[in-house]
Amino acid sequence: MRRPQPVPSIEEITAHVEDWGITHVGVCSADILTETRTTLHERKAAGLHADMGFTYRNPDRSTDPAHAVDGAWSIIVAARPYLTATEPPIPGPDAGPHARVGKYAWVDHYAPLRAGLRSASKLIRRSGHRAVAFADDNSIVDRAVAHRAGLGWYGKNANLLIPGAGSFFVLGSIITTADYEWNERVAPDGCGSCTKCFEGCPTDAIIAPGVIDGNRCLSWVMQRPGSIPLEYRAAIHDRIYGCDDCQDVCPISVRLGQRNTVALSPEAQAWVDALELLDRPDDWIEDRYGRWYIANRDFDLVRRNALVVVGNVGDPTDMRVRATVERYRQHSNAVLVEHADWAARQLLARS
Ligand code: B12
Repeated sequence: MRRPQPVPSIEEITAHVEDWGITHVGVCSADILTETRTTLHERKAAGLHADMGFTYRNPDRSTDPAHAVDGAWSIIVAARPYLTATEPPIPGPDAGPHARVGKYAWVDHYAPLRAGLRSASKLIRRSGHRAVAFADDNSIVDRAVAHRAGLGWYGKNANLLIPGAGSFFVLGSIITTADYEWNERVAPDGCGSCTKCFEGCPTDAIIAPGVIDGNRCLSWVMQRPGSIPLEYRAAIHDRIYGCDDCQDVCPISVRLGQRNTVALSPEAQAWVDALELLDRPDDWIEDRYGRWYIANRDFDLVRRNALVVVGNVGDPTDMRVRATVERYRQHSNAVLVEHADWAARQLLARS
C-alpha cells in the first residue's frame, strides 16, 4: 500500500493543467446547485428544452455533485480557450457548396481539457481522496459550477464570460472529496446594457437574458432528430454543426478572445465539402465528424443538414449540385427526401 501524499494545492493544480492549455481555474463547494435545478425543471416544464436530453434528462442528478462522486466536498473548475488567432481560408465559389462548423468543434477541444483534468485528478487521488474529472458530461451543469467558482458571469447570451477573457472557452471540472478553499464571490455582471446578442441571434432564440429557447437555437435545431422546421432552414444558411453568432456579435468576447487564443491546428475542420459528404457512407462521416454530438449515431442527420446548406448556398447552375439533390430526392429516408425536395425548390428559385 502507498503512503498517502499531501493534497496538492490549488496553485499546484493550476500550474499542472497549464500543459493542457487550461488558462483559468477556480474552486467552489460541492453543495447541490439548487437554483440551477429549479431552472432546469422550470425550463423543461415550459418546453424550452425542446426534447433535449443532456442535463435536462435528470436535472436532480446533474445538479448534485455527490451523485457523481460520493462524499463530494469541493469542485475545481477549469476553462480552456478555443478561439484561434487566425482562421482557415473560406473556400472559394468554385469549390462547390461548403458547410461551416462552429468554432468549438473545429478540433476536439474537450480531449485536452479532459486529459489535463484527469491528470490533475490522479494527483489528488494520491492523497487518498476521491477525485473525478468531468467535461461536457451530463453529470454536472458546467456553467453553473464555473459561475459558483467565480470564473465568470452569465452573459445575456447564456454563455459564461470570463472577466478579461470572454466566452470562447470550454469548461470542465474535478469533483473531489478534498477540502479546498472555496470561492466566496461570484464574478460581477459585465454585460451591462449591451443587447447585441439578442439582435445578433438569427432566430431570436434568446428570449430573456440568459434564457435560450432550445426550439429556436440553431445549435440544437441542427442536432435535433427529425425534420428541420421550415422557418429555420434559411437561417441555418451554410452551417452544418454549431452556431457562433451570439458570441461573434459579443463585443467583449470578440475583443478579449484575441488575448486568449489557441494555435490553429492543421487538422482543423472549419469547412465541410457538402457534396463530398453527401456522396460518402456512414463510416466516412463517423471517421471525420464522429466526435460531434450526433443523436443515436444517425448520420442521416448530418446529411439532412448538408442538404439544407446545399439548398441555401449551392449554385443552381452547378451540375454536381443538381445531381446530388436529385439523387437524394429518391432516397429511402423520407426525412432526406423532404429536405432534398426543399433544396431543389431553393435552387429553382435562385436559377
Ligand atoms: C444542453 C447544452 C446545450 C444546448 C442548450 C444550451 C443552453 N443554453 O441551455 C444547446 C445544444 C443549444 C447548446 C448550445 C451551445 N453550447 Co452547450 N451545452 C449544453 C450542456 C450539455 C448543458 C447546459 C445546460 O444544462 N443548460 C441548462 C440551462 C438551465 O442552463 P443555462 O442556459 O446555462 O442557463 C443558466 C443561465 O440562464 C443562468 N441564469 C439564470 N438566471 C439568469 C438571469 C440572468 C439575467 C442571466 C444573464 C443568467 C441567468 O442560470 C442558468 C443555470 O445555470 C453543457 C454541458 C454541461 N454538462 O453543462 C454545454 C455547454 C453549456 N455548451 C457549451 C457551448 C460551447 C455551446 C455553444 C457555444 C456551441 C455552439 N457554438 O453551437 C452553444 C451556445 C448556445 C447558448 N447561447 O447557450 C459550453 C459553454 C461554455 C461557456 N463559456 O459558456 C458548455 C458548458 C460545454 C462545455 N463543457 O464547455 N448547448
